[in-house]
Amino acid sequence: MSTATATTYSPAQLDQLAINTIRFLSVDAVQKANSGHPGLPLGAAPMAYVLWTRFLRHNPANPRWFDRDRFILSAGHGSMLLYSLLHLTGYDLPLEQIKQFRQWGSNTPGHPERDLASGVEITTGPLGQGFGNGVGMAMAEVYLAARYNRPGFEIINHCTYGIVSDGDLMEGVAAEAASLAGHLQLGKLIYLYDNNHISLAASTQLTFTEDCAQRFAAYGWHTQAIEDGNDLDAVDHAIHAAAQETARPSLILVRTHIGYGSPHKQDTFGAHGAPLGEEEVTLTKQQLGWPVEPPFHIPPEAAQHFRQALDCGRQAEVAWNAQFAAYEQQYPELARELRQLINGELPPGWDAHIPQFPADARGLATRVASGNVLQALSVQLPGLIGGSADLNPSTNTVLKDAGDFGPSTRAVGDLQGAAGGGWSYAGRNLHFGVREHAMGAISNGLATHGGLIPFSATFLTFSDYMRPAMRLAALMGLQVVYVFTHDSIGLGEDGPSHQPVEHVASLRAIPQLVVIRPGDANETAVAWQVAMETRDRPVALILTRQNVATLDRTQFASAQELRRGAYILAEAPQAQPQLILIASGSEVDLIVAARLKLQEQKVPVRLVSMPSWELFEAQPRAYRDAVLPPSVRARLAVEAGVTQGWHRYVGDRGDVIGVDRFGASAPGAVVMREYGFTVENVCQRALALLER
Ligand SMILES: Cc1ncc(C[n+]2csc(CCOP(=O)(O)OP(=O)(O)O)c2C)c(N)n1
Repeated sequence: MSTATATTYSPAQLDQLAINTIRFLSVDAVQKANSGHPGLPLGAAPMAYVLWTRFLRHNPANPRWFDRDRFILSAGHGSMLLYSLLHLTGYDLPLEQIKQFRQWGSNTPGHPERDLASGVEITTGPLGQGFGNGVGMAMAEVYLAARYNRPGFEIINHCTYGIVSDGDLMEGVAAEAASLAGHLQLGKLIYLYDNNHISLAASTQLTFTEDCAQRFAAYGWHTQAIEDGNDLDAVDHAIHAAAQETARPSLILVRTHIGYGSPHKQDTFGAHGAPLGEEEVTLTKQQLGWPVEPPFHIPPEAAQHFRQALDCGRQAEVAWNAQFAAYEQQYPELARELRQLINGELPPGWDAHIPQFPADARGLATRVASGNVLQALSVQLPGLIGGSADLNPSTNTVLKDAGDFGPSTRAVGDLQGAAGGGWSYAGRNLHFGVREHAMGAISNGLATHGGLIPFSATFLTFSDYMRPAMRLAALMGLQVVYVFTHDSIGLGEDGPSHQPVEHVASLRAIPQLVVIRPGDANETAVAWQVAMETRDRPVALILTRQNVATLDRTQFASAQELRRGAYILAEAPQAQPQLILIASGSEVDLIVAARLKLQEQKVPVRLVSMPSWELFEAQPRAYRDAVLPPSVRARLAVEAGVTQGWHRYVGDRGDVIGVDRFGASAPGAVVMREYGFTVENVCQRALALLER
């Protein structure tokens, strides 16, 4: 921090000083990194300043304080704006880190990456995601408030703010999320739109000319437009008005100028994604009356002004703690439950009612088993909340009688499809509508908010529509559960557009995502247990539409072995296998049947159920070698999806029965047969391996 002598400033001058501090801290960091986006911080600094110093309720000394307002910089490319705000208001993000912007090992990566220690709520960068995440955060807030607040005790009471950009509003995910947010009447969601008419490569005149105010009004949002983004009073009034509006989310369209103050780059896309250049930095500083030297200059008056956030924040949290203590006195049970959610703990006995499924040759679809398990879990876990993208009857993801999430004003007219249990914000059935991408982004918002375990469901083939959000969930290490049903060509008549082929492989390609394709009902139950216990990664459950046999676990290994990713389901005589058959999901049935045939021919076969590569890879090598001994090279994997990747497990002497082409429309059993998923084919391919 600079040690310049203190000057007396009028409040208006102090505002300008503080805003320029944000601007030039950002510009200098970008310049030093020789990489980054100076344009957004220059233009958006005033509105960010007003929001952060006059409205945002937060405690920089404890970024995890649960009832803080949430702030999202959806336009993550403007990350230096956020880092400047965090540093200046007293978060644990020292100036050294600002100087290390975009460098190896710093806490100031190119785009914000969720790091609650330093105050970054959520990872943003892929445009539109942050917009969707905020909707999820606002839903989390209103759910927890509805469930836990009591008269006189507004224990959960915070807003979700965001800064969104042209790019955010152009992305489809924002449209989906905005539509749902308007429908849900999320009044505590307030976005400031950095309406600067410039995107990365062009003026928005080339690409984006719709009337956003009208568009958002049509979604059911409250909208306001500000002509001059440097008009602090206007911004102040607009945020006030947005906060007063409790039944509609708010979009404040703020006309700003990208690269504000830069004589040659303002209002050009040249200010968007490259440093201004030394010379232009100097000119910009001169233009805005800022000392050219030293870089990273923070006037003490500005620093002091920003740091008031520490006092305010501490007081706010102390007051909240006192209120929570009184609440705890009056509502000990609720307080205990809420504390558990806040701490991310599973209550004792959470898994006590998970069903065990009796052996049954006719079996049931794993999606049906999943529905039963989910129902049992939901009774014990008030933080478990979610739904499907208009596929509840197919994905079996209704939480019966757990209530439908939404404003009670929506509980009128035709309510077909309601889960029952009342229509309110305390409902745990989220109706996402046909909005998979927003469902993914919203789930990330629900998870990052804290207190909740979100799940979201659709057909596996539509995971493609959610993938960008799933990737970010994995990157952030969020606990989100994906329920993907109709998991292969075995779904049948809907045909190749609906039959996933490459999807499981493509999900396995996402680092940190746990993919589990359980082989029967009991494996499905354990898969859900794993999903609940896995606090730091998303889990995708891959489930069948069609029935699969429920294995007799007195004859086969325990389904609990699923936890290890792959396990010996049935051993060869004397534990001396010559052949290993490996399968996941519905194909486990097939290898079980093939083994019986092969045994008739005296072939010693080991069966391996392999529901999850990721869980298996986490096992020690000794275990992995015990399941798939290197000495047994005749290995056949069977999975109704692309064969890509399976050679890792079958080796160069092994074989894979998979689906390396698109599916076909016919009854599921017929498609499976035509594609070679028959006992005969499995036996034939297996025997061929032995003959090699
Ligand atoms: C999904 C996605 N596509 C593309 C990009 C690359 N990109 C970064 S910023 C940007 C556009 C920026 O325009 P705008 O949102 O108006 O921000 P501004 O230039 O005003 O800062 C693009 C295309 C991205 N970050 N995310």
